[in-house]
Amino acid sequence: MNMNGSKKEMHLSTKVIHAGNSIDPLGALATPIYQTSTFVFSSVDQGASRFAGEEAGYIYSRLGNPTIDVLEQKVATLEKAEAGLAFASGMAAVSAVILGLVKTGDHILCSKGLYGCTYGFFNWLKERFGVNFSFCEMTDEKTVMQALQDKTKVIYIETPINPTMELVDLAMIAKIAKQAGIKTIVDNTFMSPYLQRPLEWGCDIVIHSATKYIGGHGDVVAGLAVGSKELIDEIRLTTQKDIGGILAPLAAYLLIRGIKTLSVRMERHCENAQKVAEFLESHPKIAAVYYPGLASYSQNPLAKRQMDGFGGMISFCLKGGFEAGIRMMNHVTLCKRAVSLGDVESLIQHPASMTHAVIPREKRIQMGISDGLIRLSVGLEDVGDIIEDLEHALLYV
Ligand code: 4LM
Repeated sequence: MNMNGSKKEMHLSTKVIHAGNSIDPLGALATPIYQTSTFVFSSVDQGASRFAGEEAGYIYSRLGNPTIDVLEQKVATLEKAEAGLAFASGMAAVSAVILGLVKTGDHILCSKGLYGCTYGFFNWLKERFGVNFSFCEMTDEKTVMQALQDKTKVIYIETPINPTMELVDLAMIAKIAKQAGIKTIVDNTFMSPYLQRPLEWGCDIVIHSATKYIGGHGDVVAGLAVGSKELIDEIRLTTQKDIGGILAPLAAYLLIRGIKTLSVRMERHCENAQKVAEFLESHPKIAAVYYPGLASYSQNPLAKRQMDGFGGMISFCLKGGFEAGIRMMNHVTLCKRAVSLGDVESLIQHPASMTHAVIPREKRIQMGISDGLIRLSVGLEDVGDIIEDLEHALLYV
């Protein structure tokens, strides 16, 4: 049965608005912010049975909160997952999920590239706790199978990979992981559930830096993880509860509000990014553009298969290399020089010295992050204005 009582599945643009919303006893349309750390028990017996898990109900906001419940349910529904879990940041989600699944001696097989701090976390895990990791260019089944080790516990991927925009075939990875009896974790930050739902392809856990498209307005830092109830409950009761990187109720409210416009925002991000990518590709001072929606993009067929749109992220290099790129970036005015992505404002940044600076240069180059690579998160401004800003900045190169 669906939200309106019919059996027909509702469209995602309806679900972003209605999914997970609970009926407020006082009739509030917007989700109330339960700004409370703790919840009062009617008796000692009630407190004891809640702690024992014999009675449903709230105890303490690190263990559950009604505003956060709405957010978790909403994102789980959008990703077609049984359960969701909200965290204080994307990195809190990444670390809690990984720490909940691996132990010393285990191995994590990663996509060819990863967000800088995810790399930093995996490196720290290796040095301090003996959890190994390696990278693999996941081009075909044979290459991935050969990269698996006896101790591989998890395949961890980004697709598109931040910031190179290379894609990984989700169905292929999920099939290999199932055969090997291991879990697939996908960081879906660049796509949002509106454009890509990895669980539909057989992956096990999806992670988001909700700071990005899910929030969409550059005013919240947050993370999310969704998956089967069994896996998510395990993380909820271990690494989330005991390490404690939970989300605040006010931040959950802002995300619920942001998600309500996810479908219209993502449509416009895709529309704008396609036009900006085509402009950049045709510009004489640009050497290469990486955007899955370009017909010239080598993985365009895979993008069409597993994504419902090509997203708002573009990477590119100038013919004049690093120096030219920096000059161009210093002359934009509408686009803001800032890390992060998925906001209404267009954001431009330099991965080698910013988001991926923590990765040693040699490794960064292997990942495809050259010194001259520039990343643009195309915002929701009028696309003509964005293109004019880029065109003007390119005059200085
Ligand atoms: C950035 N990214 O790229 P929190 N996963 C992916 C990400 O891009 C990020 C995180 C996780 C950027 C931040 C400065 C694919 C972050 C981590 O920042 O902890 O919410 O997410 O510009």
